[in-house]
Amino acid sequence: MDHYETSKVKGSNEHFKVINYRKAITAIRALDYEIKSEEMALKIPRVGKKLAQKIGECISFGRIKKLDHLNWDQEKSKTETLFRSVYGVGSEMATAWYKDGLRTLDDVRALPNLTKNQISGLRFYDDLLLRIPRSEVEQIGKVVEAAAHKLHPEIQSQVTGSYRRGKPDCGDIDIVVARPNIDNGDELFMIMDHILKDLINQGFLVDHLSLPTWEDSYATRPKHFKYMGICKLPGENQIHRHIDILVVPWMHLGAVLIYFTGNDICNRSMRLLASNRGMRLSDKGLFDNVMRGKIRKKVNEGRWVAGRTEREIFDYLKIKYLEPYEREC
Ligand code: DCP
Ligand code: CA
Repeated sequence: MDHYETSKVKGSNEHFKVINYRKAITAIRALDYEIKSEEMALKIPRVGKKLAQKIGECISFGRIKKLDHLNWDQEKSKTETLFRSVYGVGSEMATAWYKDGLRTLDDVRALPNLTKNQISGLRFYDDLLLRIPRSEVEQIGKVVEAAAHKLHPEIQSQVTGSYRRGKPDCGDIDIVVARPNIDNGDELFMIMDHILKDLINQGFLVDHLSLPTWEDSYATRPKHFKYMGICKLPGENQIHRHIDILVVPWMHLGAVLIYFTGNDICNRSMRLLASNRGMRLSDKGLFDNVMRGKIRKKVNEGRWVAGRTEREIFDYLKIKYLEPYEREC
């Protein structure tokens, strides 16, 4: 997957291979037994014939011959994977740094033109690599919920992402906040602003990767606000964690929950399904009567038909409701 990741171009064969490898890796991670043969590998969902052969090869010879023929540069691939593991660093940047002769994170740290996010990513690098146990995600969720309730008891705050899908540990914390019947940007921005100020005062939010800023146009329209930052629970020996907080319009809450609960592959499938039915699914809702031209490019936005609740969207798409823990595609 790393090989295809470094050589992919959006929409290319390699791009889809990365997606297929990811699906297979997720399926393999979920196993509670060791794969001992190609035949066993083939029985795993998402593992096709070719991949099963490669797994078989790994089991028998400890390596994959195809990588030798591809002139796979292991050092390049490993180094770029290391660079991509820094928050704020994408494939292109990683490749460019490797080309420039950078090999270690200290080489990267010495660069004069790092972005603010890359600096934060490097500062908290060791902490951010660590998975977050469910129990800690829960505690962090409660801190945010308490700040929301302090502002108004009616405000809802939910932890989504892999936590909501029931995973035993998570890469980061994704929190969605909404207030019943409130859709306009003005009020939502105020909610975000109050919650953030409270959490900063508490010393819970320690660094910001992305802060929403005020614009006049918020008054009249539903608007989504996203905060990204670094948080830490109070007390000794706590680890810095990456947290995303979203404040969203009540009318879009279902669509937002679907999107941020994921997983990403499940989102892709639902969007494709909507598109096959002449609809469009986004984090704002489900839209009907969407006209599409060549290569599925949409001609109009369509008419918003559902989005308040997740069930409403599943119903409108005429698919069986999937519980969050079933959305592991
Ligand atoms: N998402 C998506 N496509 C992306 C990124 C994210 O559809 N390219 C959606 C689905 C994810 C959700 O947003 O489940 C949250 O994104 P995360 O990257 O936080 O993923 P998870 O919470 O699923 O996993 P992790 O435990 O690694 O945080
Ligand atoms: Ca997450």
